[in-house]
Amino acid sequence: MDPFQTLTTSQRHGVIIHHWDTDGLCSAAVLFNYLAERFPEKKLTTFVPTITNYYLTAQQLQQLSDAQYQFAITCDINFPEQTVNGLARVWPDQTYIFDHHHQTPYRQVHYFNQPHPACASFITATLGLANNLLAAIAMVGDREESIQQDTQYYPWVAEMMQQYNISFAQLLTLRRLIDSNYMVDDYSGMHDTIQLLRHDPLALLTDVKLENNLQQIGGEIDRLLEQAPQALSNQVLFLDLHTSLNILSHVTRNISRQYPDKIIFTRQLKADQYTCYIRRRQLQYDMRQLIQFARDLGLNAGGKEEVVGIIIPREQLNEIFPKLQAKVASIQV
Ligand SMILES: [Mn+2]
Repeated sequence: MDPFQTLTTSQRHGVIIHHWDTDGLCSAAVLFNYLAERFPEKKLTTFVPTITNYYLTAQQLQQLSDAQYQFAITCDINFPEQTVNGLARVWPDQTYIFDHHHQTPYRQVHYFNQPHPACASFITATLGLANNLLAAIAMVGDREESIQQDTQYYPWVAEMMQQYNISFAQLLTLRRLIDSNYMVDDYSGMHDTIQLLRHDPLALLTDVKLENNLQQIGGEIDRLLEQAPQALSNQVLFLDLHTSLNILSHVTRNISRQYPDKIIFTRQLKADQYTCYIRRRQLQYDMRQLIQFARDLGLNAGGKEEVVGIIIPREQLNEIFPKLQAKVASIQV
């Protein structure tokens, strides 16, 4: 099956909307290279949603619509129905979605989604491409060390390590370097990294700018971890983080390691909205209950059993945050 059989020469300018992490950038680079070779006349632009938002705002949809792209491709983001409907309204026959997060299919768009270690490896398989370094970097990006236990797909990674003479540790380093763009909130850096991934991925290993990002991130995480969390109950610790970097999930994970028998609740003001993380390690509490609670309050929320992320628009903070805080503080395991 050819995912792009409905793409014609009259559709000259398209946008690739991608996740901000390593797999998202690698997925965009695989698609970019494929389309550039198959349709050399087409012009492609890349676009990232606001970092931490797994959806497009009404303004962003309008902005994309105003830019007069004739087709849109999304990769590695599990968009909610509202965003998918918005894309399908702007590009009724020319919205292509590639993802590897299991969910029920959307019928109003060209929809390609199957379980795979990474979206870039799924795209590689779906387009009938040969195994490639970008797929390997993306699989290490999403799965880290655990990909080594994957008997079906680790051979793909091992083959690339041999072909390019690189170690698994270097693949992990590439992941940290590529992810550093979103952590320092550098949108044009993500764009530049996609272009490097397309042409010379291993050049990223000696990229001075990305190395500087890692220094900056390390210093900021250390600074934030010096702050003592506040007890909301005997099981829940809260921390309000003041930083311009997108490192809330990493800091929350670090604090959770320090207090494995507590629920860690963190908050950060960023881009006119509050991001909240709630994470646990040893306590047996299914965090997905909080996703439903937040959605019932009208908030965007997502996550899994051990961690959830919730977005609160700034104007709703005074009304909504106390309700969320009371709910988390009341958790008894
Ligand atoms: Mn992914």
